[in-house]
Amino acid sequence: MNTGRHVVVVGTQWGDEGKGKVVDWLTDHAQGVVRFQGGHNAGHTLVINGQKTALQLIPSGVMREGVACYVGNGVVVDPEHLLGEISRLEAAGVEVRSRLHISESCPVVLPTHVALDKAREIRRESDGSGKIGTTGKGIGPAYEDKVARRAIRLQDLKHPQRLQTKLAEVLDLHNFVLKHYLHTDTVDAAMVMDQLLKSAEQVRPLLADVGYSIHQAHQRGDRLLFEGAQGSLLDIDHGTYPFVTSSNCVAGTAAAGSGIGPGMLHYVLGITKAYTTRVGSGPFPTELPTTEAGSVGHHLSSVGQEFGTVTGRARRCGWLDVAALKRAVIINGVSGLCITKLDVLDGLPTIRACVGYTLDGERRDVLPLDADEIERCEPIYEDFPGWTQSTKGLTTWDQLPAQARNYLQRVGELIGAPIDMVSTGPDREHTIVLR
Ligand code: 2SA
Ligand code: MG
Repeated sequence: MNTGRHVVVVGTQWGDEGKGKVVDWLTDHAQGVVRFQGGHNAGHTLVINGQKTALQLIPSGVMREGVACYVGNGVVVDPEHLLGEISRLEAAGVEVRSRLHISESCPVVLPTHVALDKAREIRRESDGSGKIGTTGKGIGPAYEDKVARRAIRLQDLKHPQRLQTKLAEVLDLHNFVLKHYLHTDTVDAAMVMDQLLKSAEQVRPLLADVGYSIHQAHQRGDRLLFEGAQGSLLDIDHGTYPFVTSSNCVAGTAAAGSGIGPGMLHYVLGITKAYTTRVGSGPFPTELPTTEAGSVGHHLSSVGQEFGTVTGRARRCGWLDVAALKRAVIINGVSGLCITKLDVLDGLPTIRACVGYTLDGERRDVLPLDADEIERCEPIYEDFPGWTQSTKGLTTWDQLPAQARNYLQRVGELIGAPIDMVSTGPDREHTIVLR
């Protein structure tokens, strides 16, 4: 693909746009892949030679031999999970440790973060404020500690004494909150300490000054891919707050979250599913009911196999929302789009795209910022004739049915960004490149 040297890949919707596949495909021309935000709440599914691999914390580039994998300072790391993911990959014959460079500045996700995450969700549900629908991996509480300047960082694992002092204080606070505010079980501090000291031995050799390593890779002439997790509408600042994740998921974070400058980001590829899905709570203007057999929502959910990679939760499904995508294009500075899962629309007689909303009697062209307003948005649709042929696995633009080309062309115009790539199936080869 004809992009600049370093490419940022971000989701333009609520996550699960198929970023993992696209990053893996682009890795053919890259020497390094960088994760810069999120944690093991991400679930990137890759299908290589028909075999499925789900990655959460480790960059998708790991499936390509010889490609360096960097985990930047913006990522929160659960050491236990990390080691488990490495073991699973190694068991499948993938060499990981020699290629994995993890920033020593990454905040650590602790078992108490998981307990806090889960207990808060239960409380939000019972007090009527409404649960977020988090992945329950402790991601939000871990970022809270980072911002509150009390996080354990991976670099603390190099200093057992310092680690013990800091950890004792943090666990004390967490257990106080669990017991007295959330009225739930506390977590055994000695057990957490032991576990962390044990995983420290295996994690230490992977730690690096990732910003500097990336800078050196850049100077060597390496091509780098920055792999976003979740999606723009889950961004802590720009998403449908408070129904968001706790990190910035937008392209600009690729710089701050990995320790390099924004001038090094040459091209932003926005990944967009040909329809919309969302997992967890929060407003979703184009949502369709998914339970009724024969309905469009059911079609999207079942044909698209829309279930969470991490939690197995059924994803909510609906039509493409162009007005929301316009917002995503602006906040990411999208250079080009990759439309994924086009084949899931095969066979639908009519395909709809939301081109704006009616909000309290007024027309809106772009997704509002206030979640309550989004909740009241009535979508305005443009309809397109569907196609009956299968687009699965097609590799050139000309092979696509005329109706599919028409739909894609119009959607690109409406969103305001060129479509540079189309994905027609989960395999590496199921890809159309337009640029
Ligand atoms: P959290 O756990 O604090 O980040 O949850 C906050 C919100 O962010 C959403 N979120 C996600 N949405 C889609 N995909 C995600 N990753 C997994 C996947 C999810 C899964 O790729 O399939 O397996 O369920 C992801 N991670 C966080 C979450 O649903 C909340 O709305
Ligand atoms: Mg996912």
